[in-house]
Order: sequence, then structure tokens, then C-alpha cells
Amino acid sequence: MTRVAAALPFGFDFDPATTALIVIDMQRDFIEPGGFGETLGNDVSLLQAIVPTTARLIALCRAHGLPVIHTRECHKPDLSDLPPAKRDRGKPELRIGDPGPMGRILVAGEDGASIIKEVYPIAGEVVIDKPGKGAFYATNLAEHLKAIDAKTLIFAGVTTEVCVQSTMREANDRGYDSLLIEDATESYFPAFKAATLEMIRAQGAIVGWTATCAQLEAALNE
Ligand code: TIU
Repeated sequence: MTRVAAALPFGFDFDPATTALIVIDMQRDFIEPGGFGETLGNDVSLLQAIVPTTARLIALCRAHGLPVIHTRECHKPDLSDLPPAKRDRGKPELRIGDPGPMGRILVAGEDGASIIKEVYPIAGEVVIDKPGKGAFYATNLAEHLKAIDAKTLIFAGVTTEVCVQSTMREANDRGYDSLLIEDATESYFPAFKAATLEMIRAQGAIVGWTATCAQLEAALNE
């Protein structure tokens, strides 16, 4: 077993042979101007801060043989997997499926839905397209994790309190111990990120653990 002793709320033990990294939605639509994140009224530049650490985390996991799974929040071109409640919510300038500067907003195959080049998947890595916030809903993630015999999950990506937290909660209910890498996840709302880290590890790791990339690095390189 490997131990991230400095993880919160207490040491996180895992076997690298049965651990996978899940990188949530590091897509142009959330991180670059002109996409879904910006059309919802957010300052997308906040998310760019975690790109170098997320790239370092991915390289670390690849070097140690941990499978890296990437997700993309996006919808089929015919929008058949887009509930009206999701499309019609709020008053965005552009709705999901509308044409924007990076192609149709949050639609599979469009430039905006692609993963940013700094953390792009390499050959052999699984990419899961998901219509919801959680990565288990309406995807084959559960089956894939069983197939690779994953017991423990490490999480990164955006945004902390929306798709990352939703997926961690889904994973928790499915029996996975999960570690969220604090400096490889970000929110459009710094206070929401801070609150999410707190609520994940409260009550004796009610949802999971948090640690920094350097703390995981130290544990894996020991
Ligand atoms: N809006 C927001 O913070 N997030 C999302 O809509 N999706 C993800 O978190 N990926």
C-alpha cells in the first residue's frame, strides 16, 4: 500500500495497481473564452491556473502506470441526450447546441468540446463523453472501472463543485475511496472550491480525501 500521509482529513492509503486517475472535463468549452463556461457568465481565466498542475498530475500517474480516464461533458449533435430543463435553464447568451466561436456549444465533435492540448489524452487512454454533471450517469464508466479492477480513484478537473463533486459523490456511493487533488481542480467561484474541499473531507471523509499534487507525488515516488 502507498500512503499519502498529509491527505485530509487523515492519511489516504491506496494500491497504485488498483487506482485510476479521472480527469473531469478539461475542455475548451469550460477553460477558453467563447464556450459554455463563459456563456453562463463566468470568468473562465480562473480555470487556467490549474492547467500546469493537472498536466503534472497526469504525467505522474502515467509514469507510475495508473490508468488515466478523461471525461467530456457534451451532447450528441442531435441533442437527443439534452433534457429541456438543462437547455432552458437560466439566461445564457448562447444555449447548448447554438453556434459559437468554437463551434456548437457543448456538442460532441465540436472544437469547444475537445480537451485542451496541455492535458490531451494519449493513445490507449479512455475518454468518456457524458451528458450530465456526474460521470457515471448515462455512461459506461462503472463498467469500465470494474473491467480494469479499480478500487480507488484520484480526481482532478473542472469545476470543483459541479462535475467533479457530482462524480466523486457518485463514486462514493459505488464504494470507491476517492482522493481529490486540490491544486488540479478549480471553480469559477473560489469560495465554492474552498467549501467543496471542506465538505468532501468533513465528517471523517464523508465523500473522500483531498491532497496536493506534490503530496501525491511524494507518496508515489517514495
Ligand atoms: N458550470 C459549471 O461550473 N460546470 C459545468 O457546467 N460543468 C462541469 O463542471 N464540468
